[in-house]
Amino acid sequence: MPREDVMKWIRQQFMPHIWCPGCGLGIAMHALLRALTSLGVDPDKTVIASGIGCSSRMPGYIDACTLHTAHGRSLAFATGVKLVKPELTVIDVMGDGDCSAIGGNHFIHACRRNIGICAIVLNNNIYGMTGGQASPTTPVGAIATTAPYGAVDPPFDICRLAIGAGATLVARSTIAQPQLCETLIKKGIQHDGFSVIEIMTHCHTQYGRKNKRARPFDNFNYFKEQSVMKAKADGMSKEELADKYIIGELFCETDVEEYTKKYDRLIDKMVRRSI
Ligand SMILES: Cc1ncc(C[n+]2csc(CCOP(=O)(O)OP(=O)(O)O)c2C)c(N)n1
Ligand code: SF4
Repeated sequence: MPREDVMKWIRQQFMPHIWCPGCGLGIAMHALLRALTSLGVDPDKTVIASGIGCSSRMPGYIDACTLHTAHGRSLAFATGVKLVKPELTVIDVMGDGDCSAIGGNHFIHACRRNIGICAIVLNNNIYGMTGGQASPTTPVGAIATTAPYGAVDPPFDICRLAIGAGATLVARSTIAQPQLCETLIKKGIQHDGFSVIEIMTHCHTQYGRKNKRARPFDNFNYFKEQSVMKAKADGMSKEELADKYIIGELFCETDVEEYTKKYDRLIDKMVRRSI
């Protein structure tokens, strides 16, 4: 893919970005830009919403129709946009805190509605932007500023949460598999329903340095070693899969009607009834 085609999506006027050197968010953003480029979507018909956080700065750097909303509320904005203009491509970028803590309720309800939005969850296991507080995905025993002796609460598995709540395409990758990130984001954008693409990334600044992964590369190697493709994982025991990230497409259902289509049918019916 020609570099210039990908670069066209970047708002150069907002460079340099705010991310720490080596942050995994750059790899995730590049995968998103390659996905948009290869799908050939029109930037004027592509809406990318986000909440607040390091990960949520991403849409601001992308030259599409972007919405930087309130912490945890981006899915509410994205839902409004999709309902009013179902023909638009709507993507929502969230951090793990954004998605599963303050925005947890929006997330489960967007899943159950099966609205045509591609939710990209950038999971770095921590609140990066605000100084490394524990999030609902911080692993048990990991050190955070609000868990100096190690986190106690069992973490959410974002993908299992999404499947349980009704999302119809759920997939995971890590920043150590950038090509897979791109493939899954493309699938998510093309899916006619609510898709959740979780990308495991790192915050070496706030999480890594307290948890023996201080250098960006330590995190890249960690994700590479800990990732197992779904097909291989299916033949492994629970013990073998402990602490592993199952990656690839985890769940897909295509026979559930997308939310705005259901709404359109209802509107047609009510209009016919009133004539
Ligand atoms: C209503 C509200 N509560 C709290 C905050 C402070 N805040 C900003 S970003 C953030 C956490 C971000 O963590 P996450 O969503 O995981 O994204 P990351 O920075 O790790 O990418 C918090 C608590 C806020 N901006 N608004
Ligand atoms: S604080 Fe963490 S998540 Fe935020 S830019 Fe730095 S490394 Fe990335």
